[in-house]
Amino acid sequence: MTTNRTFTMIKPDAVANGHIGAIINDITKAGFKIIAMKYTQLSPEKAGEFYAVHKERPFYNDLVSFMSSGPIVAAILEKDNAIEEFRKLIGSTNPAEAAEGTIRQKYAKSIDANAIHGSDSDENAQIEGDFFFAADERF
Ligand code: DGI
Repeated sequence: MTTNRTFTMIKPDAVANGHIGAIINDITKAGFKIIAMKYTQLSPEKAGEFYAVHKERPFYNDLVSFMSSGPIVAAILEKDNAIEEFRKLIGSTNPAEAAEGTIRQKYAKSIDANAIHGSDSDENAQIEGDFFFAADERF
């Protein structure tokens, strides 16, 4: 089932570098509606749980410590074809390979501190949104 929703996090590097406002502006200008939004910080345990699918990857420990290193902005977004459209808006995982004008090209410095997360499937968008938001926090 396609839900037309995706889940995102503005990561600690982009928050620390003062890009929250610019990134939310890019997201809404691209036609995404904000369904839920939260400014919070992940504990190392929570970050480990969120990225459990990457447990066996060599960068897992670095990823978990980076994602728990400072506050993030988590959000559920809605648009037709949300998953694909949002991945297009944020660009490649490695900002050096991200297309001109994408969020990662503009605001990310490295593959590990790459400014923003976007779900890669409807199923993961559902799981990730549920990780952060209760039913009464969605509008
Ligand atoms: O869906 P993406 O965020 O674009 O990429 P992913 O699901 O393959 O990886 C999740 C995050 O893990 C990614 O945003 C940054 C980090 N990551 C991915 N590949 C590498 C990496 N971090 C390091 N240090 N090295 C990598 O090769």
